[in-house]
Amino acid sequence: MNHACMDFLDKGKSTMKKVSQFKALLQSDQLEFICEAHNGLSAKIVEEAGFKGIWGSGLSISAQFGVRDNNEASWTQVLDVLEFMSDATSVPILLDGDTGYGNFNNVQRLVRKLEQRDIAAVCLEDKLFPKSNSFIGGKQQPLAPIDEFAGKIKAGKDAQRDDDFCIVARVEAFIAGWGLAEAMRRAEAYHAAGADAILIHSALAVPDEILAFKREWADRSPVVIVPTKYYSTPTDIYRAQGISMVIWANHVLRSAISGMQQVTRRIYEEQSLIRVESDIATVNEIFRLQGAGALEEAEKRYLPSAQRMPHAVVLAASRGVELGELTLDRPKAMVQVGTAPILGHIVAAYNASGIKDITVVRGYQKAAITLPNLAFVDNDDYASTGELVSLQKGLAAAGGDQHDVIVSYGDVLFRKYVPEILHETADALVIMVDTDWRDSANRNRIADYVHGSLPYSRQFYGREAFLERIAADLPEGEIHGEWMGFLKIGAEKLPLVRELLAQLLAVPENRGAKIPQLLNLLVERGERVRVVYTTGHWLDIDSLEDVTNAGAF
Ligand code: SPV
Ligand code: MG
Repeated sequence: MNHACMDFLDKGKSTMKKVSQFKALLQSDQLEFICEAHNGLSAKIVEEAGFKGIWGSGLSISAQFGVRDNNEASWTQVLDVLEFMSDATSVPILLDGDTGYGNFNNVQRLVRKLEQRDIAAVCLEDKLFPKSNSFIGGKQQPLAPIDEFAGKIKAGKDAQRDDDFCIVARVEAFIAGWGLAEAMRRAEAYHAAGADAILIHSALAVPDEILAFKREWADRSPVVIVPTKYYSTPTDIYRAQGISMVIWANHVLRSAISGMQQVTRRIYEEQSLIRVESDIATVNEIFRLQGAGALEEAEKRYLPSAQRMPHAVVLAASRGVELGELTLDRPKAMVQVGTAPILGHIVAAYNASGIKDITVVRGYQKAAITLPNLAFVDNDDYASTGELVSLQKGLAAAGGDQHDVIVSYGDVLFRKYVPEILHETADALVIMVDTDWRDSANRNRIADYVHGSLPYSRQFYGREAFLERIAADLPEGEIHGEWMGFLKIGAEKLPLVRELLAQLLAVPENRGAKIPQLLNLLVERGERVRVVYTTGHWLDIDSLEDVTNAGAF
């Protein structure tokens, strides 16, 4: 991976190595807190909440697999989960490494694998493999021989490659029903073996055992606690007693369990989603947590824009009074032509060219636009505004600046090759122009005529033409063709077009303006608007006669 790419992926994250971050937390003179996570998503949630470290809880990781906290999940399965957790976050992870999954030799291999996955530290407990959770029959749990466990700690410390990797030795003497003296003996031995901290665990509802230990232990090394059972103890007590780190060990998993149980029960009972929707995270929140935004950014950088299909914006807000009774209860775009409404044909042509993201700007009789798989945005001022207002709304709704946008009208029929040509033409601003313009001029219809830098001619084959002027009243001698109503705006030009639209529409007289005004403004600003000449293969519906003829189109 090159550095530019690394920088991009790690943007905004701490530059301090995770091992060093954790060591600093452990040795800080403040009381520090880390919180449990059990997969990539929960790890991210813990980091976003503000925690400077994560507890890779054995209980939670086994539970999310649906198995017991008895080493039923293999250590490599745990490692795979940790890798997702580590990749998803920038704060250090302290793995609950149970007993080390074997003897000193397994601990050494574990430490190396953890370092390879950027896990900052491991906590090893002095029970026997396969262990069971400290809160299940704790008193019956056999402890490891002191010297054997001290050997594991030493082996782990000898195996680590980075000096800052930490090993926390967890003393289970209180859990197993032994007293303070045994706890102290063990802590001493593990400390002597090189442990970076002691985790002193207790299953009592009061903090008496851990406080007694802390008093006796004093400041020989940092002390870590897990107040799951003595949860009602005020946190200031730990602070006052000089505890180094508190682990909130299972609360993310437990909140997830409650949430999942409540919601699934309700959905089952109510056979409906209506009442739960507002109580649960949105789908967009899932995308955000997954980092979908960063992928979109990366696509902009790395994916050739030609591989991203354009989005289409169809302007269909106007009534089309010229069609008389046909548009009494529906906009022109919904007038039936042959087997489908005009908009249905438009959607089919876009779909045939591979374009599926289509935003329709509605206005007049908007409820009548009922076709599926479309996004809608409304220009409710359609009666007093023009195309540019609709375009502005359409571009805002088409979202993002990652895709080119093809703008067309809700009353223009076309074949799929029109969007195909627009997509394949590399220029960032492109219009389609019909060289067979005399035909429509003869029909006495209003058309937008185009004067290009070159007319269409075989003699200019291979040379590109650019827009110089577009107007309905262009002198006949200057006309090179008729604009077909298609405009491609490349992704890189969308911000400019949005800005120009905002400027234009800030002037009240422009509220009724049409797209040609925008095109001329672009040309005036020195933008190159590519003209692609073609002949026929489109039809705009301007009269009842067009509706009839269009059936054969
Ligand atoms: C864990 O979170 O897996 C722990 C802490 O080891 S406890 O469940 O309290 O033993
Ligand atoms: Mg555990």
